[in-house]
Amino acid sequence: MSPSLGDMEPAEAESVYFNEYPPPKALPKHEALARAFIDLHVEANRRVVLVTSGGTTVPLEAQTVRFIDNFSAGTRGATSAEYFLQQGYAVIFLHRQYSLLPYSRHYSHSTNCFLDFMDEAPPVPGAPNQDHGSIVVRDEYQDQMRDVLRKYRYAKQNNRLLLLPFTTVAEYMFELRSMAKLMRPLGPNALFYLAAAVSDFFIPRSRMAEHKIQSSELPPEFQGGGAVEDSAVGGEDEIYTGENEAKPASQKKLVINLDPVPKFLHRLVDGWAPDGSMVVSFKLETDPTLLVYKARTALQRYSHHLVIGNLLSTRKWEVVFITPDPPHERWIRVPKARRSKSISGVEDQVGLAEIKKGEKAANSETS
Ligand code: PAZ
Repeated sequence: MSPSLGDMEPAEAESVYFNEYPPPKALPKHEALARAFIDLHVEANRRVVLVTSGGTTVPLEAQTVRFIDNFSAGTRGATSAEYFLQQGYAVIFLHRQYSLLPYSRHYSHSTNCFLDFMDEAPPVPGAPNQDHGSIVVRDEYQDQMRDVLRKYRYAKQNNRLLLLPFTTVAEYMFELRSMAKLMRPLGPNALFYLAAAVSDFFIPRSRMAEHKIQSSELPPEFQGGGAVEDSAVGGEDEIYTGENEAKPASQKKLVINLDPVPKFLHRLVDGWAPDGSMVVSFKLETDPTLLVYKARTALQRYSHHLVIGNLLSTRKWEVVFITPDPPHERWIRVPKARRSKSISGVEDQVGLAEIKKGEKAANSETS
């Protein structure tokens, strides 16, 4: 049995992991875009933040029909990116494809369909077409949409926002490594804000079935269609055996054997990222008794600058900052009155500005 990546030194795990996967097809294009973007902002002596956002997938098959996913919609990342832009940063937004994006998030995944924000105006008297009017934004959304539109336009026209999508955990790793290395000329003007929910377990390429995993036994001439010998899918109750075929449907099981995803935060901090840059990571837990412990352990293990801890159930209005320097642990809560709804009806999140605004009030409200 080959040694697990988790048992290797970080540099060795990096070389084994990145040799196992072909780089994502879009990587050369993303690198070219990022290089031009970074050059522009190095020239302007502007700070650049890499915001990672949304969840990574873990494919079960190389020709992927099924995959493991997680809950993250990208609210934290997209919201924080807006606040970074407001603070004058240029933002590389490395996000899960089709997750929330800065600015459009106010409308794209809302409980309203985007068409609900629109209306047809009456035809303009004297205009040639009297059978229809222009499509306009409904009166009640005008002010907020104008504000969002102006900020979006500003970011776009001034080249402040670069959107780069990923889907799988391997794509995420390749993109993160490349972006961090490309950001080296920024030195201390580089910030890493790692809010993506990155899968902790995956199926290594060497053990992944090539084709769609079958739920019923195939005749012998079709067997072995890309499923490798030391497969990640199988076990005593594996679905490929004739024995399984004979079982009632309720007992046919798919047993999946996942490996831990190597923790590359070490490599980011010690190798890929520019000297003097700042690295902020997030830690999500569901058990409140574990959160601070796990966040502290991450900070000690990777020796970066800040871990922001959050609980699944309260993440939209409460985070804890774990820092190497005193006070070491600081809770930031958006006071109840500020837990506003955005125009779309989607609740906003603790983002940079909210943190700033909420800090004063929250600290006086809480112990
Ligand atoms: O995408 P979202 O806003 O619903 O969730 C944000 C979050 C909880 C994924 C993020 O704040 C976070 O904690 N990211 C790191 C998750 C982890 O790997 O522990």
